[in-house]
This record gives sequence, C-alpha cells and structure tokens, in this order.
Amino acid sequence: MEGSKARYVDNTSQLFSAGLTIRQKEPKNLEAPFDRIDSYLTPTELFYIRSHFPTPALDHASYKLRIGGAVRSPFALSYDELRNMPSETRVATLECAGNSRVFLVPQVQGAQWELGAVSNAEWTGVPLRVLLERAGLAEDACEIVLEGADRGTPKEEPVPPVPISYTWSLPRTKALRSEVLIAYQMNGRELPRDHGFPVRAIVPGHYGMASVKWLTGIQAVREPFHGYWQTSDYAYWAEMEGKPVRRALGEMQLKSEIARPRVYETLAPNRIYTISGAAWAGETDVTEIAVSTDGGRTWTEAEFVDPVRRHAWRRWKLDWLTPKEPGQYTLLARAKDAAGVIQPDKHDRNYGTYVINHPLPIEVFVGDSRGS
Ligand SMILES: Nc1nc2c(c(=O)[nH]1)N[C@H]1C(S)=C(S)[C@@H](COP(=O)(O)O)O[C@H]1N2
Ligand SMILES: [Mo]
Repeated sequence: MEGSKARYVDNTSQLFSAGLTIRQKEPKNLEAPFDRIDSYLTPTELFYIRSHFPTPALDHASYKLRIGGAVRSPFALSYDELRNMPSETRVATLECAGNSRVFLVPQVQGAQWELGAVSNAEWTGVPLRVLLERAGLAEDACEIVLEGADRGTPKEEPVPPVPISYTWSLPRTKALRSEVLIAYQMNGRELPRDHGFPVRAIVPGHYGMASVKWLTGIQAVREPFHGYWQTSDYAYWAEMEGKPVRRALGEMQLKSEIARPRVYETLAPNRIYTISGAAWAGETDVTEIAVSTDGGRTWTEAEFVDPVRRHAWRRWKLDWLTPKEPGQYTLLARAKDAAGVIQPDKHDRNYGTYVINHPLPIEVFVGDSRGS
C-alpha cells in the first residue's frame, strides 16, 4: 500500500481510474480494489458498496427522519434540522460480514467477495444518543431498530410474504455509545447515493450490516426485534445452556489482510519486497501484526503505518528479502489485539458464510515466471 503511494496520490486521474469490481450488478455489490488503496481513508469513489435492494431515490426537501416507539416524545427531523444540530466527525472502518468469502473451501453461496468488502472513511453526523435522549428513551427499551427506505423481497429462504425494508436493531448499550452516528457526510462531502444519501447510520466496531443506509426510521422497542436480516441472514450459531441458538452478528472480529503482493503475483528473487496490508478489530485495538512467508511455519513482526484509533483500521508493512530459490510461497498475516488474542487458524463454522477472519493465504511466485 505504501509502496506505490506516488502513483495514486500525485495523479488524481489514476486514482479515479482504479475502479471497483462488480460482484453483482443489481442490487449493487461492488468491491474495493484493496491492493490499490494507498491512503488511510479510502477515497469515496473506491469505497465498497453492498446493497440488498435497488438504491432508493431520496432528496433533501422531502427527507424525514422519524424517531419513535418506546420513547416519551416521538419527533421527526427534516434534513436541514439534522444538519443544524451539533455534529461529530469520526473515522470508522466498515467491513461486510461476508468479506473474503471466496477463500472458503468448499465454495459457499453468496457474493464472492475477495479482500475488498472493507473500507475506511471519515463520517460526520449527529450521535444517535443525542436523538434518543431528546426523544426520552424509555427505561425498558432494549433495542433500537434502524430502518432504511429501500425495500424489496429477499431471494433467500424463508422468503417473507410481503416486500420488506432493510432494518437492523442495535442493542440499547451500543445504540447509546457516543461513536454511533446518524451521518450525512463521508470524507467531508455529502453521502453518495449508493452509500445512503442523504442520511445513514454508522455503527463503528460492528459489521457493515448494522450501518443502515437511507435511514428514515429510528424506533425503540421493548422486546428483541427478530427482523429478517438479523435472524435469517446475518446470524450465527451461538451457545446457550450448552445448546445452539441463533444470534444476530454484531462486533467485527479481529482481522488482517495482505494488500500487496496480490494472489499469484510474481516477485523477483533475492530482492526487498515491501509486503503491506491493513488490520482492524471491533471493540478493541490491533496491537501487533505477524507475517509468515512460509505458509505459517515462521512469523516476523510487521511495522504499523497508522497509529491506534479505535474502530479504524491500521495499515502495516514489512520488508521481505525474497528467497533466492524460485518457487511458490504462501504469505499470511495475523493480527493480535489489546487482550493478546490472535486471529483463529480456521474459519469458525458457527458463522456459516460470514466472519471469515482466519489468516488468508496469499500465494505468490518467486522467479522469472510461474513455471520456474
Ligand atoms: N438500507 C440499507 N442499509 C444497508 C444495506 C442495505 O442493503 N440497505 N446493506 C448493509 C450492509 S450488508 C453493509 S456491509 C453496508 C455497506 O455499506 P456501503 O455500501 O456504504 O459500503 O451497508 C449496510 N446498510
Ligand atoms: Mo454486509
């Protein structure tokens, strides 16, 4: 990532030409070029897009955000009213829970994301907590339901009998944390349509599905909300009293990805090559990165490019003296968090087709060509 900084930072036209990869045309599911993002903040044009339904057409003039449910005084805000409230700006990494799915063997259903269903941006908006306090959140409200303006009928079973909107509920404690934003800006500009224009939620530390785009409703509820997205779709097998139970995904899990070299890249022998990547976690900090160039037998500590900032990724790099012997080598990167926990060796099957956070093997060739 550091390596070719000049190419992208000095030449704007090249930056815009890097482009996204289509995983699905409609609804839009577009992957960021993880190997070509050299900046800490992902340029808005290169930020991945993950939508379940067609992008709804909203405008400033008719936009309304309704706050209600288990509150003392429900109210609605126009776009201008929201804009006139004191705002906060913070950096947060969003990762789709299905990112890196293509690494699962055997192959599973769902968008075949490689490394780029993750991006990092700066978001500006009003803390959700401020809105909930103004509404007078009921003591016994346990979750906050966020509703988007997009609707449709999901394809996966069990198919709901009527078209539904995209909704996601946050546990009360998370909803009241100061980092959760009702955002209207991304990287200092208005949200683009595909990223939730004019207003979206940003839930730092949670997988992307919680950051509801085209947000039009905020509803406090007194019982857990078992909507389609968090029961049938973004859910996993947890354990209760020794028995498996379905729970909604939440906190992002510790993960590191190698940006460069790319899969099957050919590197010159006996040269310094700067291996680079980024690592992130949910409600903790990434404190260490180890890199292996021999398929996990030995590990070397990499160096961070970015400081610790809760909920934002940290880029890292390591200079590797490539072997003299030509051949195929497997590169891995493994992060450690503030509690000393490292990434798991394997994908946890309890997460189904989500939470792919084991070190992902990047196979490269050293030598003049693949055959050497
Ligand atoms: N209204 C709405 N919000 C949504 C979605 C959606 O389909 N509709 N997709 C979610 C998912 S699964 C992810 S990973 C993030 C992606 O945000 P982005 O498209 O801005 O990258 O948005 C989330 N918010
Ligand atoms: Mo997602």
